[in-house]
Amino acid sequence: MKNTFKNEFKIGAALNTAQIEERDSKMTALIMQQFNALTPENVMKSEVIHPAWDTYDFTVADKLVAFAQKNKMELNGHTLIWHSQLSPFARKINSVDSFRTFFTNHIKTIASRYDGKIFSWDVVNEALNEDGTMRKSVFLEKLGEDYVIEAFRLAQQAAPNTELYYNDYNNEQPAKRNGCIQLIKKIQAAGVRIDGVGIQGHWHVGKVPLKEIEESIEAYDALGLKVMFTELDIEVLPRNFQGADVNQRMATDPSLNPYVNGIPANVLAQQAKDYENLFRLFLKHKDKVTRVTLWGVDDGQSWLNDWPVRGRTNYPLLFDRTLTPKPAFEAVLSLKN
Ligand code: 9MR
Repeated sequence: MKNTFKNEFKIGAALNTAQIEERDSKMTALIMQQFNALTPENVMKSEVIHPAWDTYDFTVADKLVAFAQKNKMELNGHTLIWHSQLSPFARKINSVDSFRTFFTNHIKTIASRYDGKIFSWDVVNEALNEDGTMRKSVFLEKLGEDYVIEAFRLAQQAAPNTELYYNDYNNEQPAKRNGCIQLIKKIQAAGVRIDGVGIQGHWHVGKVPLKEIEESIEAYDALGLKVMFTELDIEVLPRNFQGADVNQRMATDPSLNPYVNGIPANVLAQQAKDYENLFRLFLKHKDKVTRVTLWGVDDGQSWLNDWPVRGRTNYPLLFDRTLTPKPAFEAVLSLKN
């Protein structure tokens, strides 16, 4: 993948702790062969990296930074400010002043540690509702709407040599996209640097919104920003809503888990078509799209095996559970052959 698209955009994967620690040599070899960009799936999130007021745990994050540097891969830090997977202590801070101190220290400490060592940060993740208004997160409640501008301002000071991005899901959908555009314009109007916008790209087989995605690439580019697809996967199992709000869940039911013993060829073929159409669009806009990151390496690793229903067998990525390339992988590569 990385060689095939080397003149167009970086190809990334999200890595979990086992992958960062190189516990499986076959997995490590596949990561090195296919990808030139990495994102930590969890280890730079607040609850892991900042477990208590003055305690930081950089153990696994530092290993990832070293792994990326050694292999000359572009590392995207994920993520400085997100309402989910926030350290429990931070939720319990009552006073606005103390919360602001937490917010400032968190960004300064982490962003400055990795300045110049990582390529980019998802400075703020998922600050918007589906209708484009601001999500009522603890950050909004305590700090008011300008917390997003403040987060970028602090990141800019602490990490002058790192690109700064806003990241969200469904921000290709018109209402949320408009909210995203307004948010970006506010950051720019405040004279604060923002370099790019991440469209996560958690989509469903047969329903990839190509038209909205293309309109969004063009709209974000018109603001002078780089566009990246940051958490791409195309799931195949039934569910009754769109997006990736981790608070939304569905009850367990065998009818919702139809492919435990294998997935029909026609579903894999549809998924291959979807990935192919998406990458064709990315290639058309290669002057605007700088990175495409898959949210994991193989189907066995995917968060979609446990969300929105626990314990399912999902097939959203380009490699299967034995690390064998799927039809979708071949379809994507065939675009350049
Ligand atoms: O893949 C991540 C999974 O391991 C975690 O349990 C989950 C918890 O919130 O977060 C997943 O990653 C999310 C990402 O950080 C932000 N966008 C949505 C992703 C899928 O939930």
